[in-house]
Amino acid sequence: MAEQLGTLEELPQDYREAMTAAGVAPLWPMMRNVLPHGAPNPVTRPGHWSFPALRPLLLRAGELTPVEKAERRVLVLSDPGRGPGAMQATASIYLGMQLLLPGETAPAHVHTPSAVRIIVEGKGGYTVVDGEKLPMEEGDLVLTPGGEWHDHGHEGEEPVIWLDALDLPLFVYLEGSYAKEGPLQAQRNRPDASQVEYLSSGLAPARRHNVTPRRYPMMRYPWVRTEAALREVVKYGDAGMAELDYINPETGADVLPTMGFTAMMLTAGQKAAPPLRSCSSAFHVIRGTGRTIINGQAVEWGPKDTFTAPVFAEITHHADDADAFLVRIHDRPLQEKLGYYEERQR
Ligand code: 1HN
Repeated sequence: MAEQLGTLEELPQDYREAMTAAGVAPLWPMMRNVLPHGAPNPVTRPGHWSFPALRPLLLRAGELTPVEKAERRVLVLSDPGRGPGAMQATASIYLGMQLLLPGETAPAHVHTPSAVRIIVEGKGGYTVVDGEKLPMEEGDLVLTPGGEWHDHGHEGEEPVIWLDALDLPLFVYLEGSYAKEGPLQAQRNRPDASQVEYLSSGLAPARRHNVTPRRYPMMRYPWVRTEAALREVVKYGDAGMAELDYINPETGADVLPTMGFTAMMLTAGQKAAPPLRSCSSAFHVIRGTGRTIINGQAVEWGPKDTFTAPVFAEITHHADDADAFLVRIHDRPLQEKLGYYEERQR
C-alpha cells in the first residue's frame, strides 16, 4: 500500500511521443490526482461574501444594466479556490445574488438545472413557477425545480435582493445545461400551496385513488414558520441548537434531487461542532452575528452574509450574544443518490 507510483519523466521520450500521437496517456502518473488516499483533495476553498460589501455593487448593477440587458441581474459568488469569474461556489453549488427593482420583470424561462431562492431583502417581489405565484418575503425559501417555467416580478417600492443557489455546475459538467425562453406566465388566482394544501406540517391533501401528487407540491417555505419551528425545537432540546431539513411534504424526501437545505438555529453564545461531512456546504445568515472556523480559517459573519465550506471541512460555529439563524445549502441529496454520503466524527 501507498507504494510510490511511476512518473511520466521516467518513461523514454520516444514512448511518450508515441503515446501522445496515439491519443493515450499512462494512468499511473495521474492516479493519485484523481484518487487521493483517504479523503478527497478539494479545489474549493472557504469563501465569505459580506452583504454590506455586495449590496452597493448590486445596486450599482441596477443603475448600469437594465434587466432587459441582463435577463437575470446577478453577481456570481466565485469560489476563491477557482478564482474570479468561477461559476461555482463549491464543486457542485452555484451561488449568485440577484437584484430586481420595483416594476421590473425577469422574463420567463425554463432550464435543466434546479434553483432555490433565499430572500435577502425587500418586499413585493414574487416568482411565478408553473403558474403558481410565490410571494418572496425575507428568509423565505422558494424552489424553482429544473424543468419548471419561472419568471420574477416586483410589485413593491424598494429593491428586492435574493440569493440564488443552483446545481448548475453539475449540469455544465454533464453537458446538460440549457434553457428555453417564453412569454410571462398566466398566474393562477389563488395563494401558493404553503398557504393552502400544506398549511400545516403533517397534513396533506387526502390521497385519492389513481391521483399522484405533483412532484414538487410545495415550492415556498415561509421563513416565519421555519423560525417558529426552530424556536420550539431548540426549547425542548439540550444542545442550544436546532436543525430542520426542508422536505417535500408529500414524500418526506429532500426538496430537490441534488441540493439540500437545512435551517439552523444557534442560541446566544452557543458553539456547535458538527461531524465532518462528505458534502460541501454554503451558509446563508438570516439573522445574528458570529464566527465560524473552517479548517482553521475564521469567518466573522453578520446578517445576510454568505460563506462556504469544502467537502470534509472541520467546521465550528459560534453565535455571538443573540440567537443566530442560518440556512445551510448542501449537496448531501446528490451524494446519497450516488451512494457515498458520509459523516466522520472528529
Ligand atoms: C436563473 O435561471 C436564475 O431564474 C438565476 O432567477 C440565476 C444562473 C445561472 C443559470 C440560470 C433565475 C441563474 C439562472
